[in-house]
Amino acid sequence: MMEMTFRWFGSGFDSVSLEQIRQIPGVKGVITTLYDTTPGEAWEKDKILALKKEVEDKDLKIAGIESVNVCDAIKVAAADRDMYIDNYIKTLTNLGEADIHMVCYNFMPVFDWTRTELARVRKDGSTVMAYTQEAIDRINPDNIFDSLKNDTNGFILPGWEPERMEKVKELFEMYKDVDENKLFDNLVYFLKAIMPVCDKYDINMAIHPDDPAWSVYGLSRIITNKEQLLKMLKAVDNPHNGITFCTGSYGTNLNNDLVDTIHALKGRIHFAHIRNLKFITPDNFEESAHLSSDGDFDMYAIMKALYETGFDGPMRPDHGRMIWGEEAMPGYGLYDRALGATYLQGLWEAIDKNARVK
Ligand code: DNO
Repeated sequence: MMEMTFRWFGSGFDSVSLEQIRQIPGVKGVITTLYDTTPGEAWEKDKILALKKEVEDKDLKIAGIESVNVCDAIKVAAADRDMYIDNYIKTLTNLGEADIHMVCYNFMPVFDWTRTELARVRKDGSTVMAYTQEAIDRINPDNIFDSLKNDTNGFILPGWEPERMEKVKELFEMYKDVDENKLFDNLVYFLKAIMPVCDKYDINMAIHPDDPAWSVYGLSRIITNKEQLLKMLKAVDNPHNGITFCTGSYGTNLNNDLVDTIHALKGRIHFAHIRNLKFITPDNFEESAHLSSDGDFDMYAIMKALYETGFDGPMRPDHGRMIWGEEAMPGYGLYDRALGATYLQGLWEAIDKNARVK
């Protein structure tokens, strides 16, 4: 049975509270993280246990971690990468001992997900995040953070921490010789090293796709489509090496057939991020409400494919619109994601009941 969850960044980092999440019908688990850790550091067991207690005291559970970020030294295979991999293993050990069994991460160079607008105003007055290739081509990568920072509503965006963005030039320098083959090899090296601890504690690793699913500013992108995913799953053929199926990321490339990709990944999808996109042109899109009718994806077909492939991991509504005057981290307000959570559960119930009748 799929488990509906909600992303929560932690007290002090999120405008949404656990009490509010608890009242969203059907949501029993949160996807959270230690937001104030730095990629590369080993997470302390006490901090993990304190987070777990805080969540459980509100009658929720931790359904998984998003993210334990992989530091640049591992991604570029720097001389000290083994030390950082040891730290990652330590973190996984501490998570496993705290009975946490799903970890989302990404292997994107320099930037995590990239949008060019955080608050595009739609006709109904809601605002959404948006991307246009034309804007990317116009903005100097050194300045992209500055171009967005006034629209964050005062929140730190995941993957766009100011201290990281301050050294964006250095980061580009680090990745300059890391082509796609090298990046892929570095991912495989990392995965092979962590599989034993994942086996020991039954931890499902769920790589998040590159968003958008193509190269931005010439940086290598390796988790972009079905072929790349199958290559990666085969390179480390262990069921704990799996995928975060993020419709809004794979879906940025209209050549990606989401339903077909879900079927091809059967059994290896450990986490699902479900949201919809509305395309103005193939390289100008905005994030829409979750409903099929508000965007370009067939959400029913996506949910059905997950159902038919036996998906039984955590799922979360992904980025929502900002509505009803809410002020929250772009994409991560309470209201539209709560609407998304109930809509997605409605689809699932209908698919499930229909499958049982026959
Ligand atoms: C954006 C998120 C990503 C995701 C990471 C996973 O809103 O989906 O930041 O959490 O890429 O490591």
